Amino acid sequence: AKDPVRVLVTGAAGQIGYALVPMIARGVMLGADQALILHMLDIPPAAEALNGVKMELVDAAFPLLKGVVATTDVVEACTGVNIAVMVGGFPRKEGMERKDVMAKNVSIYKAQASALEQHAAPNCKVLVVANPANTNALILKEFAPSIPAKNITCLTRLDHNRALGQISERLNVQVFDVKNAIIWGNHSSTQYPDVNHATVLTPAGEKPVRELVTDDEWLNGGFITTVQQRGAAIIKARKLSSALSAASSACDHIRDWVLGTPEGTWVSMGVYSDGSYNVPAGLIYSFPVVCSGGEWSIVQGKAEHPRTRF
Ligand code: NAX
Repeated sequence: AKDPVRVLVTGAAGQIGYALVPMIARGVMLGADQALILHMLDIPPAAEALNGVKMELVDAAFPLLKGVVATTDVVEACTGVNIAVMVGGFPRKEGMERKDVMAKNVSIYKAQASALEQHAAPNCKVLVVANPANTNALILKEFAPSIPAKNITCLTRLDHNRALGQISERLNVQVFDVKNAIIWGNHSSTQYPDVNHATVLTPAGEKPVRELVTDDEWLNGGFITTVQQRGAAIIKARKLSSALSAASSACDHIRDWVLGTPEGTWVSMGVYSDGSYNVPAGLIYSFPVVCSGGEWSIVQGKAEHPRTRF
């Protein structure tokens, strides 16, 4: 049997945390043969709720779950972790300026970056989910200079999956048969969801989405705004922001990063730019990536398409 992997979830008493920790404990993130120890961090006002989540994890008797650390101490939370999923953060409240939220998150991510740098396992992989995800990941990277930049990523897989979902609904095909969307940029409404190189597996083989969806107006317009504004649509419907889909996408992100992407398939990840596609080097930006041997690499040459506004 493999040694247990230590997985940290920050903000674990929150909505996404509540959806995410059982998925991880079931093996959705790291595979059905990977034992794990869950580390859960939250802040003191949420300590009691966090302990409730721990009680439920015990009650669920997950066979893969070898231990649970539930704490409000950032050092204890980060010690020895192999994977860190950063979901906790300060939400923007009514009347708050963007710069106020930013200042709060800088101090949170600074402290968590140092704790990870000093106490996490070597080669710890970090996924930032908390918004603004790209910026928080960049702050974490700046304040943890000894963690390799390639180990710090942010979540745009939810947007990627939303794009696949929209194509599957439109064409009435299984989402599993749709692949190779690209989310460019930030996890925010300025992102560019791109299906210009995406394909659908049909009985006649793999076909470009651009061939199957002939309505360019939708592909260049409605499709893009639907994906960009999906988060707001969920909030309107649920009176709460996306949680189960965010949790599921976070599992997809880590699983593909650790275990590899299937041959011929790429996914979207927010990663540090090496200058590819003329994105300034050092920014955390969402690109198409393939993963193998626990490392991602940016897929090149996917910007051009005759029927886009690129
Ligand atoms: P919740 O408010 O339900 O949960 C956040 C949790 O973080 C709370 O339990 C809170 O006590 C905790 N927390 C706050 N400060 C902390 C700190 N310094 N250390 C540890 N924990 C801390 O929010 P939830 O709906 O779970 O969303 C979490 C974050 O994900 C938000 O920032 C949200 O904007 C972001 N999202 C990102 C998405 C993405 O695709 N990148 C999509 C979903 C989601 O909107």
